[in-house]
Amino acid sequence: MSEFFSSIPKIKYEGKASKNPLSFKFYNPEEVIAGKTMKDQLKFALSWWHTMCGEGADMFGRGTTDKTWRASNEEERSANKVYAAFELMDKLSIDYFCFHDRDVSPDYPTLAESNEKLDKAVDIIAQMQAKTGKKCLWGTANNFSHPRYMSGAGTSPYADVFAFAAAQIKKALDVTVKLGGNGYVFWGGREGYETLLNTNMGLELDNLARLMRLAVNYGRSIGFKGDFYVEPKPKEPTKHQYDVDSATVIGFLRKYGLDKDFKLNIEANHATLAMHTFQHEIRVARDNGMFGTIDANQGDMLLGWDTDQFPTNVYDTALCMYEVLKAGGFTNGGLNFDSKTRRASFEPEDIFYSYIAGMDAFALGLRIADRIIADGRIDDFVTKRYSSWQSGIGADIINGKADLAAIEKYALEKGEVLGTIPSSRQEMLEDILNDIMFGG
Ligand code: XLS
Ligand code: NI
Ligand code: NI
Repeated sequence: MSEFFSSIPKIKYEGKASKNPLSFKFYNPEEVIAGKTMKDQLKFALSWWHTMCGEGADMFGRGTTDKTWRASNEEERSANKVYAAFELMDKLSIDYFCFHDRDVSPDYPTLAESNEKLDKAVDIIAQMQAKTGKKCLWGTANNFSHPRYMSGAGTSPYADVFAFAAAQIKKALDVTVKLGGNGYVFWGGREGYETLLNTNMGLELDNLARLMRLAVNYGRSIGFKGDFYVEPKPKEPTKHQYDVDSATVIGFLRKYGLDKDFKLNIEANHATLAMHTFQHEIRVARDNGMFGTIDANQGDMLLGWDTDQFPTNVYDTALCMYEVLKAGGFTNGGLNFDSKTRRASFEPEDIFYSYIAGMDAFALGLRIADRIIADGRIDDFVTKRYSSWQSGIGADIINGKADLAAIEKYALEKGEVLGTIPSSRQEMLEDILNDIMFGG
C-alpha cells in the first residue's frame, strides 16, 4: 500500500526553539515527567470517526475534504482507512486509537451483513496492530446515526430498537476484545428526550441501565477486563441528554449498581456545554473514584454547540493534567482526540498540524502540572485553607464526636467568627499559576 501522506515525514521532537510547524515543540515521547515517559503519561489516541471519516459537513454545507482514501467501494474504503490511520499514528507517534463500529465499517442493508463486513475490516486492523504494536484504547457502538435510533437506542420507546442497539453493542464488545481494547464507551448519543409529553422518563432510564448491565455481563463473560465508561454530555443531539454531567452520571451508575464496572470518560467540550469547567468534571470523577479516561478537545466559548476543536488552551490542559496526576495517572484510560479539524482546514496536512497542536498543548499541560505540584505553593495554600478541620471543633465534627448541641455550644461560646476568617486570595493564586507557567 503506497502512502497516503507521502509529502509528510515522521514528526519529530525538535524542542521549543524550533520553528518547523511539522515538529513537536513540547511533546518528547521518551522524556520522563512525573515518574513516567511522556507517552505513558499522556497515552494519546487517534479518533477513527473524526480523523478517518469526518469530511467537514455541517448543517449548512457538504463536506470540504475527501475521506474516501482512494477507494472505489465501501469495503475498499474501510480497508484503506486502516492503512491511512496506521500511517498517521506512525508519523505522529500516537500509540492508541478509538473507534465506533460504524467508523470502521459502515451500515449495510442487514445487521448480519454489517457484522460480516465489520469483521473483515477488524481483521485488517488486527494485522496492522501485530505489525506495529499500536493499541486500542477503547471501542464503542454507534447507536445514534442510523435513522432507527431517531428516538433513542437503549432509551427508545420501542423494544425492537433496543434489541438492535444491544446486538450492535454485543458485536462491538467482541471486536473491542479482539483488538485488545481496555475500555468500552457508552456515549448516550440520542439517549434523552425532546418533550415529556411523549416520554416515560423512568422506564427509559431503567432500560438504559438494563442495557449497560447486559453489556457488563456479556463483556465479562468473553474476558473483557477493562473499564466500561459513560461519557457525559448535557445536550446535542437531544435537547435533554440523560447523561448530563459527571455528577448526574455517577448518581445514575450508583442507583443501578453499575459503579463497580463503570468509570467516566470526560470530554472537555461536553464539560463546557454543561456549564462546568473541564477541570471541574474531572475533579468530580476523581473525588468519587470514577475517573477513567478523557476525550481531549475544546469548545468555542462564544458558540453553544459541540465544536470538538483540537485543544490548544494551555490553562485547560495544565489544570486537566494536574487532575490526572493527582488521580495517580491513567490506568486503562488515556487522551483520545475527539477533535476535528475546522471545516476550512481541509487539506491533508491540516490533520498533522491539528494533532501536533493538540499533542503539544497537552505536553505543555503535563509539564506545567508537574511544576505546579513540585512548586507546592498552590497545594500548600489549599491544605492551609482547610487546616481548621485537623484539630479542635473541625476534627470533632469529622470524627463524629460533636453532635449538633455540642456544636451550638461551641458557637455560642465563640460569640462571632468574622474577623478570624482569612482571605481566599484568588488573584494571588492566579498570579502564582502564571508565575509557574511563565516565570523563570
Ligand atoms: C459526541 C461524542 C462521541 C463519543 C463517542 O459528542 O463525544 O464522539 O466520544 O461516541
Ligand atoms: Ni467524545
Ligand atoms: Ni463532543
